[in-house]
Amino acid sequence: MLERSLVLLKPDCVERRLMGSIISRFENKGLNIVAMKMLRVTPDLAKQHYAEHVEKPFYPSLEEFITSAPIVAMAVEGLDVIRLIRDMLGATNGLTAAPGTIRGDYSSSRQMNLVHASDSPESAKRELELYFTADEICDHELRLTPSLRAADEE
Ligand code: 3AN
Repeated sequence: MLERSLVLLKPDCVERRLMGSIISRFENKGLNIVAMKMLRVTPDLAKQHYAEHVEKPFYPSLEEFITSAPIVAMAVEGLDVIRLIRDMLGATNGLTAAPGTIRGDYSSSRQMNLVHASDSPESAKRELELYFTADEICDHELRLTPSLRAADEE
């Protein structure tokens, strides 16, 4: 099914100048970036984004990290893209993420794991609305799409 996922290139990704390398992996896979912007996450936005973690002991450190430098937010579209991007990222902790995944290749940390991506259609909808207004999403179909998959693949 054609889906959209919220992807965040976190502060460590920006600091380490890995934005281009990570975006390339999504582009090389044939995914479609339909919105992208750089922003600074505020403590308020962090609490909304990580609502499920706000009460956990590690939350203060997580908020300090995610607000520490700019991030890049993207809406990424593709078939089964929510699962696909989570697979491309690998396990949360870079130390245990499989080689070949983004975190497995570039991170050795649980917190500084470079990229966030939505983990379900429900969280994708909620998170996309947190970071983008409807008119910031640029609907488009690339002319290359027929070269990437057959017309009857869904
Ligand atoms: P993912 O980024 O793979 O979706 P989540 O949503 O479970 O992982 O966690 C979001 C962030 O919260 C992680 N990137 C990590 O920084 C932090 N985190 C999650 N679980 C823990 C934990 N047990 N101890 C410390 N930090 C954690």
